[in-house]
Amino acid sequence: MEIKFDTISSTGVITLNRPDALNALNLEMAEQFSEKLNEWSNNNNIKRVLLKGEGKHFCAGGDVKKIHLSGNNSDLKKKFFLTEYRLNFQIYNFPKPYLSIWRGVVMGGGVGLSIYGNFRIVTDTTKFAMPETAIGFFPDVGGSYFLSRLNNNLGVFLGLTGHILNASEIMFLKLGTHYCPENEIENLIDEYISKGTIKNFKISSLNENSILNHIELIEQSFDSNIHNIVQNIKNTSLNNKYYEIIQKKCPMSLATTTELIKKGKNKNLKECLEMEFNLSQQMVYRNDFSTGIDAVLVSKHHQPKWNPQSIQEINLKEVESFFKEKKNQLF
Ligand code: QUE
Repeated sequence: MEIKFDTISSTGVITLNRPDALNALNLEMAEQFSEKLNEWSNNNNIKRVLLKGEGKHFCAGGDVKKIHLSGNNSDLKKKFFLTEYRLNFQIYNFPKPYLSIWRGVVMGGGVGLSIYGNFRIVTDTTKFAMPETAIGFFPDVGGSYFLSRLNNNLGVFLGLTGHILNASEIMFLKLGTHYCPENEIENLIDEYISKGTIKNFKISSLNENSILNHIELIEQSFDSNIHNIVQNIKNTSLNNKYYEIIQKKCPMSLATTTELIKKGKNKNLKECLEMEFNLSQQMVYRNDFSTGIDAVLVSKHHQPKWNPQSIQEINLKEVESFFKEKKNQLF
């Protein structure tokens, strides 16, 4: 069983159970997840939900390796994202308390399974990121909604760089709702399951080397379009690190991500997911998607050859055209 459902006291417990694949979400898991939430929302014996990952990690994202290997002739490239984004919206509308245990890796699709719930428990091992520009994709599962609502252009920064946030950074940005030390997590789970209460612990302040201490640099730099952003980074002290990081990412992913987050600001979650579904159906059939996943997850050579190869070659009119074509209906 790749996903487990248990009822303990009045709590519905969901366990993502692919620990050898960082609990990456596949179509079958998403379908069962959705079906069970539907059932639990109508079941008066279920008072609340808890979501966790088996093993050391919460969830690395969607099973993009399988989606890539399925090729362009299978319908998985459409069906997976349709099912996943509908599930994200179902979680947003779920009528009972919904809590996720953010142990270890919380990335991409894993964020989408948890960020719309009521409670997210951050612990010492939590690693939060939206890393999709590394694989020729973009920060989806409502990234245009929740990243665009972070202050100081931080969402653009996180979406473009795939920067990994640690526990104190996640709490500082209020992406998590509670911090709990690793050795207290089992107690917190037991208490939530049996009583519905959540212990809170004090989190240490930002580390002095945290990028969040340079928020004004981020605000100034990660503004406007991708061409300006790259110039801005070059002209600041962010240059020594983030310029190099961005140069390794997929140029078309960087350009679509920047525009996506801008557009998401004025949209509600449903509209954001619709925009993303439409964009997903443009991006997953591009060579960059196969190239990126192969480089990171299959061959693992980590030297993807993107097309276009450089950010300078990106035509913003072409980027805009990706948002115009609306042939895919999510809801
Ligand atoms: C960027 C990503 C993902 C990634 C690596 C990146 C991603 C994702 C996975 C992943 C990891 C382990 C698995 C798996 C997928 O890795 O979204 O199936 O077993 O899901 O650099 O966006």
